[in-house]
Amino acid sequence: MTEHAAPAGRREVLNFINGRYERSSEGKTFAGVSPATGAPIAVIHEAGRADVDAAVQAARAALKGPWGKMPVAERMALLHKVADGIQKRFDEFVEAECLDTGKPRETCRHVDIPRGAANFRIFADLFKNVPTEAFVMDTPTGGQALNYATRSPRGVIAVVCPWNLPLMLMTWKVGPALAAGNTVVVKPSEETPLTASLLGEVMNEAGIPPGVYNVVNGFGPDSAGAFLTEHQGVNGITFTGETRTGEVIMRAAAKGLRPVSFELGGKNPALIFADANLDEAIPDIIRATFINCGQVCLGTERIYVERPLFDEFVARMKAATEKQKVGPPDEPGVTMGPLISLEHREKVLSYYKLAVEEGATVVIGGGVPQMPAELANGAWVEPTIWTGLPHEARVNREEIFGPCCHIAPFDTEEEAVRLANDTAYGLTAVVYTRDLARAHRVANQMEVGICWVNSWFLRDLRTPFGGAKHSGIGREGGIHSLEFYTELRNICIRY
Ligand code: NAD
Ligand code: 6OD
Repeated sequence: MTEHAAPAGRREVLNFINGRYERSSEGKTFAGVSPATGAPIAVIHEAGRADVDAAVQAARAALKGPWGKMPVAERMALLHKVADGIQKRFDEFVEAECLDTGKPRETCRHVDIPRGAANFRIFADLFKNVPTEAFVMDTPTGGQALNYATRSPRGVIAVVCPWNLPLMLMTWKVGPALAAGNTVVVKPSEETPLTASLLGEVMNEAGIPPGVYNVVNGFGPDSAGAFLTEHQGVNGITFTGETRTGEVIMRAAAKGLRPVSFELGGKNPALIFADANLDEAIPDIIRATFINCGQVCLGTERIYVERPLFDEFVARMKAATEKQKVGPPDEPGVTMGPLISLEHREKVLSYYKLAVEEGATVVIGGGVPQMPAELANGAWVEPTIWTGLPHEARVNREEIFGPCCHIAPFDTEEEAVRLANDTAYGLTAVVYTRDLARAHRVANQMEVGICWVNSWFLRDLRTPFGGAKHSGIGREGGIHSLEFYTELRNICIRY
């Protein structure tokens, strides 16, 4: 597409480089589309190699400039101002996120945007007070020496983001990166660039020096994503997205031996033991399956229920699913928005078809809901539950990333653990039981980065977060984020 100004009613989304909004230097733009209506909502400027290079150079210069020289307390105070700025412009962020993703306004108000602000505050506060390790050693020639470790920022960090929780997952990386003294070049998802762009204004208003926070828009291959991750001025790449994309980015990172931090896909299990409190478990599992239209990497697509409870559990899940209301962000009572795009809906619907071909019983859903004419071009899909599939079915093994789950019975604790772990992924697991010993025993055997017991998505941002197996590399969260965002140096001084 050639360059043009945004038609009336559509936003024009520019790249944000060195504290200024910049048009695509190649004059390339692409359309942003509402997932709820299919209507064009934005004209987005695609960053070419030269734009990405300008962003990386700006980030490098800022490292050496005021940001690199700034006292730590001042840097952390500025990050609090960024969080304040998000709070001050809360409604604008909500508006932008709803427009880009189509998700219910209440979800944006209670999850996405508050976490966007919290992601700056928590790391600004935590990193101010991190102790360092020190060892006194005997030297071979007599006498002693003191070892102590210091940390330096890693440098310019490329932050490559997905579309499901755009501001929240982007700031989850930008917050710790900046708190540790790095500078960043962000590549938001091509589907959801609005809040990353708006954050540029907040950065300027807060007084963050130019070049510290940069945003380049575009796609992955042969576009801004690839140009950024291949750029040798980038010192580390933090990526959230699909496992397959992670493999491609890891190949790019190999050139120049740049470290990566990856949060990838999942096929997360929930284990419901016969002693579970279903009044608590059902609402949690409904949320874990359907919130954000099932587009949450931590969500549950495989549910295993101890046989005596199986029929009741399925019946209660079905009844609770009947109460889900699918609709646009502002409609009262809506619990589920659309999928992110018609393309993603094709993928989800192909699994709905496959489930039937693989022999599933469709407990509820399985298709596309009837929507009013003005929403007919949106990416709507029904919340769906299946039973009766063999464990080996593709629907039980591949990440669908839609509002759906399969429920299967189990007979013993050993079987439950085996079924839960028999997957290539290892992001989260959920265990429901009132037996404390079993809770510890089972949780400790889960091959995952995060196991919730009698809860789901309870997040303390000080804790380690990430995935095992194909679900990620490394841990972020709390002081664990320092592992990736800083370089450790040991200093050894002979007395
Ligand atoms: P995606 O991998 O398609 O895209 C993510 C980002 O990578 C986008 O910005 C995209 O433009 C970019 N990209 C794509 N190809 C690239 C390339 N070759 N080089 C550089 N950049 C490239 O993922 P998505 O569809 O946006 O998000 C959904 C996926 O993300 C799901 O698999 C989900 O499980 C996963 N996810 C994981 C977590 C987690 O914390 N583990 C969180 C959210 C989403
Ligand atoms: O809560 C978080 O910090 C986090 N990274 C959540 C990821 C959700 C994935 O969709």
